[in-house]
Amino acid sequence: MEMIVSTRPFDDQKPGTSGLRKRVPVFQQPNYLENFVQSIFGSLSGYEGKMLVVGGDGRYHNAEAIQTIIRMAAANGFGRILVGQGGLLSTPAASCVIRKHQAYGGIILSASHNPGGPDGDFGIKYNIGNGGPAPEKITEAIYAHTRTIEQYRTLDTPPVKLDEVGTVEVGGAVCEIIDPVSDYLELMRSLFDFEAIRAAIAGGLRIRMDSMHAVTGPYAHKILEQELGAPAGTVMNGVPSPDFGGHHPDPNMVYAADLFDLMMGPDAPDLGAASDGDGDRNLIIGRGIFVTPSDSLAVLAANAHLAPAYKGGLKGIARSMPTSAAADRVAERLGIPCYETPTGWKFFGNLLDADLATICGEESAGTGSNHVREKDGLWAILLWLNILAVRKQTVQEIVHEHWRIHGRNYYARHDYEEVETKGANALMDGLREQLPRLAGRQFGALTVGGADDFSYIDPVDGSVSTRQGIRILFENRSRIVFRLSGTGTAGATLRVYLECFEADPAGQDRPVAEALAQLIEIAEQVAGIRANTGRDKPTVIT
Ligand code: G16
Repeated sequence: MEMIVSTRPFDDQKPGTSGLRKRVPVFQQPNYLENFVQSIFGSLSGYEGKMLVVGGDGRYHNAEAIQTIIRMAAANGFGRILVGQGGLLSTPAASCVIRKHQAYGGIILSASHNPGGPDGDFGIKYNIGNGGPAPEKITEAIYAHTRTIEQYRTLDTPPVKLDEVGTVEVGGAVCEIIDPVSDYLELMRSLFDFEAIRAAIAGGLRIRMDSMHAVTGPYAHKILEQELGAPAGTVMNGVPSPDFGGHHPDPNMVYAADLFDLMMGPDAPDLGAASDGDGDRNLIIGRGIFVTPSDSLAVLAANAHLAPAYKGGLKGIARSMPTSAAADRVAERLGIPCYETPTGWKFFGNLLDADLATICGEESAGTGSNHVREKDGLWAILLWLNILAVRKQTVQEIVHEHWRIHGRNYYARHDYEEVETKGANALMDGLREQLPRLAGRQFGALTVGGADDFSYIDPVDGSVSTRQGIRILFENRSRIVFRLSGTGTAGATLRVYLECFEADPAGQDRPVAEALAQLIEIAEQVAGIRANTGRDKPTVIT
């Protein structure tokens, strides 16, 4: 039976960099999720009778939330609801399913790399019909709706059993439970040379994939072990769990430390890889070498033509502003444009739809292409495997050669997590206030060439996004960027991105911290990080 339930607005439902992310108990408040879901539907039109895709990364509260969304989607008039079996769909697989089945849109439940469990994080975001995250125009409309909502529509029906593939009726809608892996696997087969990868693995190429107890477990088992013939045990932590085994499913050197140690040790396989909670991020480590996400983007772009899907070349590359300029060097050499967008995968959607860019990437461990409209962890790992299979060199050889040709962008990101919002805002305000005086200022041997608060005009629809991060650009191509994260759920997280460029191969083998030492000092000097955050060192360096 259909029900209209009265409700009152919550004042904290503004979507961040990627949807609404909060602690689980916040989402467990009566009507909290319902308000947001109704606000999504309320800011859309013309979906009656159409298809909605729903899935999540399996984290705590996923199962309950999916039932709520199925009932509300049916009550609001969707005709068909596609749900991943067990409520699971990795974020890139959800994007793939939306596109393949020409759905009206989709709802993805994930807080990405944030920890899960009863006191962990939960999240929800809406993706549009191109399979990508809703652009700001829609997220702003959703937020406006949450401020005035008075009622939502739902059904009084029992939960749908999600553990078996099949079809059930829910109110006037059909709910179809689909295998979460098969559409995605088919897409991957069409992009990469699976035969070449299979042959390389049979010939001794060794991989280790850490799924971090998160959603890519079933995908990685199926693709790497069953399809490509990697031995059982290749995928570690491959069973998704609601609290990610008590770990932080963030694929970086800190949280994937076991993998990192293995890759630096005597028995390292050829490629070490990891992905995050919802499978859109990736970590790439070669034997004895960590590949920064910015370098990985550049190497993938430079070698993409070795995979069947990209053999005709790339139309363009896009990177988020804080991502290093390594990809720019590749674009320059290939004679194609490189777009610089604000942080947030949603900004790549228009460039991909308009065929201006083919490959996109971010310093936050995201890489992807025009095959879907989300970043895609396993895609990046498969492209690396395809390249290794064709080039028959080690990761280290490939990266070092890349630096020799393009120069090396030394890069690090310093995160100050969960600092007080007041101090973080004061730091950013202080920087903004200094902006007009920074150009021309001298710091030791370094001269500031320019400084700004990054803003972006979308080349496709002309929409403008302002206040996207403070950039201090030095004349020698060094750069410091300051921004506040838009994905945290407690306090504020300050991110300081540091980068310098080394063209001379003789100078490309220094420890990163040493190469960036002067910039780290300048960052402190300009921003007063210690005074504003009360911290004398970052929480995480990636
Ligand atoms: C999301 C966005 C990414 C962004 C990242 C970090 O990724 O989709 O575009 O780079 O957050 O954002 P912030 O620096 O604001 O925390 P994910 O993997 O968390 O969905």
